[in-house]
Amino acid sequence: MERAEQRLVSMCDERARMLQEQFGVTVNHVHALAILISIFHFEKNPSAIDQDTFARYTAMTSFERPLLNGIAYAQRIFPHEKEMFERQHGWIMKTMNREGAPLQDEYAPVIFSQDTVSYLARMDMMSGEEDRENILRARATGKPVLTNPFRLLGSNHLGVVLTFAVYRPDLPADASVEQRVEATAGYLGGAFDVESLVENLLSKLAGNQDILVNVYDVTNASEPMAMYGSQMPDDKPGLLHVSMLDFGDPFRRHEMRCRYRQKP
Ligand code: WA2
Repeated sequence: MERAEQRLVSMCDERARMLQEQFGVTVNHVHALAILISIFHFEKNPSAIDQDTFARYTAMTSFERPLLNGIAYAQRIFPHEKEMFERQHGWIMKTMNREGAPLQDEYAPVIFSQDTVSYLARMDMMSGEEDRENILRARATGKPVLTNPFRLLGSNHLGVVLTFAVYRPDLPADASVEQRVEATAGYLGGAFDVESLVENLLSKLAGNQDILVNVYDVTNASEPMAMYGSQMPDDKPGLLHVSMLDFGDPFRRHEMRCRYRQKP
């Protein structure tokens, strides 16, 4: 029994470490890209980035973001700018749900997108509940933020969206929340396709057939939200090990729960 328990602990900790590591490198690379946009899109006039350069750069660096299914940049637009923006771009922004979105105080249409998520192009990311919450929290904190687990556009896979705010280059280093919101120019982010990319990551590890892995968002400890893994009653008897996860969003808590498929 002792041995079985030790094996479960080490397999679970190994998987949690790997997943956290891959989340971390992905988040760091998106952070660097947010700074690149701030400088090459806003400090340069005219901008040195357009859809074509963004698509090429993000395609050639996708190996740096192994758990994201793609990345996109949405520009912050106020209602009084909407008409002009749409005329200049030659297209009308679309909403995420088919019914027209209610009147909004702000918009965030995607102007640059990696080809793998081309369905996000022209989409107002503030018209989706999870994306909107992420945008508001990202720009107020200046930190990477994650959504609740939900079904992603395109694949309908379970995943979470990562958002970074992109600020105009004049943002002071010690900015207040108000200054951050004021200096926000847009939002860079993408979706962690947890359902397929985490599956792919774990399937490569030895002993994978022996254990069941679940990942939960446990920000609200009394209501864990399933983020990855087969639905299994948690009160099933047998060994269970819980490994902590840190995905870089200080407002969220995640954990990995591992158990044997069969009694060892
Ligand atoms: N990206 C990919 N799939 C999604 C999604 C998303 N959001 N929302 C729902 N399914 C452009 O926060 C800015 C990406 C949102 C960034």
